[in-house]
Amino acid sequence: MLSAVTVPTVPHEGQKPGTSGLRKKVKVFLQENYTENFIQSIIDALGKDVVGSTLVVGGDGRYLVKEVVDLIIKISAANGVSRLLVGQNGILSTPAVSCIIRKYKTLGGIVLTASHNPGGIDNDFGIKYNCSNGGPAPDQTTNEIYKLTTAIKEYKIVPELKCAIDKIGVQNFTVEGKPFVVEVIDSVRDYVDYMKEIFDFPLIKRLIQGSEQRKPFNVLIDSMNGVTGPYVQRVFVEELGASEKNVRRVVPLEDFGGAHPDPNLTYAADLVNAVKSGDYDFGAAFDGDGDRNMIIGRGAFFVTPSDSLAVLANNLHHIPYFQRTGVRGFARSMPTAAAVDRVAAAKGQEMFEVPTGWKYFGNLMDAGRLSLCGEESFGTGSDHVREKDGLWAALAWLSVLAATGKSVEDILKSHWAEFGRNYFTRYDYEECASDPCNEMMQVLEKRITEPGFVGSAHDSADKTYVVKLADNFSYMDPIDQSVSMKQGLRIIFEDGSRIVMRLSGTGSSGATVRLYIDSYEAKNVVGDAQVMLRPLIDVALQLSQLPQYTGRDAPTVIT
Ligand code: VG1
Ligand code: CO
Repeated sequence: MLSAVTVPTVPHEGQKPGTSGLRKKVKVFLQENYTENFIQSIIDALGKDVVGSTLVVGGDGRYLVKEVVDLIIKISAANGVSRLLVGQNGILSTPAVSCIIRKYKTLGGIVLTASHNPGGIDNDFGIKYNCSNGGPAPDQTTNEIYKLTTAIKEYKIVPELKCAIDKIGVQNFTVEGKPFVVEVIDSVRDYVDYMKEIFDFPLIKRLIQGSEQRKPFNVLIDSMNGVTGPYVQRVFVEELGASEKNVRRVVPLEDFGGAHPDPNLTYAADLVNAVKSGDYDFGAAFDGDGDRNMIIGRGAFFVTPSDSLAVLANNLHHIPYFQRTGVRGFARSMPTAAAVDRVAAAKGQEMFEVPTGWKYFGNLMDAGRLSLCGEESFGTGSDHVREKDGLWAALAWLSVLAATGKSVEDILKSHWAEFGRNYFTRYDYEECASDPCNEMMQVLEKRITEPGFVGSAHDSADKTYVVKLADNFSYMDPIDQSVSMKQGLRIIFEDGSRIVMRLSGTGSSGATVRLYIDSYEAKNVVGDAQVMLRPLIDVALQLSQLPQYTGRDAPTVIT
């Protein structure tokens, strides 16, 4: 029989979860009792439900995942959890955790990831709690976890418990006279089974392999050495008949091979170049934990995430899952361009605008009012799970391509011809000094909320923009009426163009400023976004004085 011990501890500062969990440098997590404190606080926040419960545990394969899985096993055992479902070797993508929580109706799950942030001893780690609906814990829960971290005095652990997580199977223990079970599960099986229910795999297989009517549709799928590697291998190579040449970087690495596992034009430039110079019809990349996606077409034709959402919204009827469930509402995060709003209006669907972060979609989905949603940050997903889902998005696109027989570029061009186009760009200024950025945001907020700002005119190039509305976005959840304040500064102009600015809540050090610009054109739809939006970018830089505050004359990443 194993026994639990109680270890005295003292609080660590700064354990406040951000947009999606607690994310810090690995070395911060390695401080004495830092990780133990946070895990104990998650468990304490669950209250008495924890006794006898089942939790799912897994992560994106980055440095420290295995060690922290081991800690979670030992601390859960000591706190009365009955059973853990652990991905083999600690590997579970973020959407797979969501799928498994829902399928096995567990109390929740713990996801070990810093998503798109680099991994390795000198880089980032993260811990996130997901609730019984499979979604990231809402603000209320994360605030409670944070409060507990500030007052923690002890944690409970079973130090002698030895559990191998490299072999699939059930391991039984007796802890303090009670049974405790760890079930090491296949990392991909449940998720892949689910994808086969959602999509028409034979249809996508015919697309990829070609048929008498059509030559093979050549795809290039890039896992960026993140967690999606084994999922991509199983789905694309084993199920859909793609060859090894159609997939790349499918082995999860603790440091992602030194790369930044963020699927955008900057960090996935490799994929973009390969698709541009090769004979490919379609390219997709996913982030470290598998919830983000980037979609490109032949010649590396780039689909902005805001457009991707709108195109999928307009084409859901090609996907078996939606043929069965019907479509009930769309949503996007506030900074996401409003292309999907036009589809919602055309289809008579309810449309919601929520703050940044997937946790804000969960209630609407649970209430049956939301089928498809997305964020401009390369997040797309549906109510099949409660996380955004990179692989799902790629399969959704392939379903639409197979059903319509069009190219990615043709789909976009006909979409714009029908609905007009929301030009969109995001500028990221990563790892700036925090204090000046905070000051910049305060000064800008004051300026845009002063009397007289609404109605003021701003000139740039040959354009004049007149302010229609300016605020710090706040949101009331229509289901539980909870209010989230200060979710980003937005300036909306008379012609519908927008400037949005916020500080990132996922960085592990310093401040990352995000500047989002969008503008709608009904007719002029095939221009270059950077050229079209330049005048508005200049207005934003001038109003915010961003170059002066950050000392940067160019962003780190342009999307
Ligand atoms: C970023 C994105 C946000 C996304 C979040 C988590 O947050 O902007 O849209 O939901 O990352 O994505 P922030 O606060 O840094 O802007 V992931 O792939 O880290 O789970
Ligand atoms: Co992610």
